[in-house]
Amino acid sequence: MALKLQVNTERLVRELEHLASYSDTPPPAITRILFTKPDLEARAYLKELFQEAGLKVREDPLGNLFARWEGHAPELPAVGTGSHIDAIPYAGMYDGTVGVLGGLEAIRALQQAGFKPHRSIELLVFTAEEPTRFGIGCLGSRALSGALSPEALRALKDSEGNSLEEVRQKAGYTGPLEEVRLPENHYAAFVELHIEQGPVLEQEGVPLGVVTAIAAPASLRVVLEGEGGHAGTVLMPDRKDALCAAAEIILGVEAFARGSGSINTVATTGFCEVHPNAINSVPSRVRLEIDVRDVEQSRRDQVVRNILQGVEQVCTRRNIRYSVEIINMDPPAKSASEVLRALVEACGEASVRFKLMVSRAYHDALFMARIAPTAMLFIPCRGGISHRPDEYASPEDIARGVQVLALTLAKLSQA
Ligand code: HGY
Ligand code: MN
Ligand code: MN
Ligand code: MN
Repeated sequence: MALKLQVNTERLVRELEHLASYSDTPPPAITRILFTKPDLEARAYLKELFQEAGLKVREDPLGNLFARWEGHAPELPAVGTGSHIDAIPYAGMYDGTVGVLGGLEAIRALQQAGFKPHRSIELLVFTAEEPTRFGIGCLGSRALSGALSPEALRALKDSEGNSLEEVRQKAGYTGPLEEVRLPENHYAAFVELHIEQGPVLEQEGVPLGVVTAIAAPASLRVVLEGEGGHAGTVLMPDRKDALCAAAEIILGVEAFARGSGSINTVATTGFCEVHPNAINSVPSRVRLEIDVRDVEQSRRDQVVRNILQGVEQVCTRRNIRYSVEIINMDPPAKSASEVLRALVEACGEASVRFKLMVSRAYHDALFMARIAPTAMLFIPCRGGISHRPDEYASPEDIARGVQVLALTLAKLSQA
């Protein structure tokens, strides 16, 4: 199938830039948190674009958005593609959005080329891939794949105490959460286009990455309770300083990851909330959120065990009360050979060099892999920078990713 595809790069870049204007922080920083005004406005904008492209749009009770291009055989499991549009505070404009608007452009390029899908092709916009608001990443794809039950969803509260239930209903998503989960064979295949969020493709001068596995993420919440008190009058031997205990734990997190024996182990204490957070008051309570990942699940689990032991040792020695909550400890995902094959063939047809590689970031594809044969396609991002306002992907790299995605979707929809 020698499809002559014309990617409308100019329009795509314009759409990415317009989408970036929906943000709670001024450009170039993007902040678009689940069900906030910018998120809802961005969703409305996308629905318009999807309808203009003649796609059938629906949303589920959690706000996952589906835009379907009906094929000859609508009764067959469709081919899915897509990503997310939410953005952590002070992020960039390409993380997730390239997979959503790039997926739309891939469909439009196929329509333009006169291609008719056999299996329907469905573009997904997943709710809350980022953990920012409710503390757990991939909320929408976890729920779709059954990795997060309706009961667990109903138990979620944000840092201001708003429940997911209240927040989603206020946003207009009122259906029963039991309707979100998709059956195993709902999709024949799923492909996610995403920026690499790392430096490898750029460093090696390779234009595309075909992702063979997605690293296994885990996240923990640690609450430390000391005594607090006046910074001038509580003598050092009498102190139970929660922040000093946290400092030892944070350095332990770093040391356990560095000492795991593999460069593939990473661990970060990205969230640290101090109470009362005043210069002349001994910290009485600290909340830490810790992110641990590795392509090898057993090595990741060993680091988590080391961290838990470390918390216990530090708090016993310092007489600090503590609680630890494991938010998630997910297995890695292996890409499906039939989807990898379609991606590799598409790279060949487009005469684009590619590299087989692992994704160290997690993505919605990590959970879609539980219900459908799944793989990912990476494009380079400048300096490997992501989750920062200076995140950047060039129009050429985006267009190349869209072209190969379109060819891959065409192959999979004919399979
Ligand atoms: O953290 C991640 O890996 C993803 O970008 N949310
Ligand atoms: Mn991200
Ligand atoms: Mn992402
Ligand atoms: Mn047909």
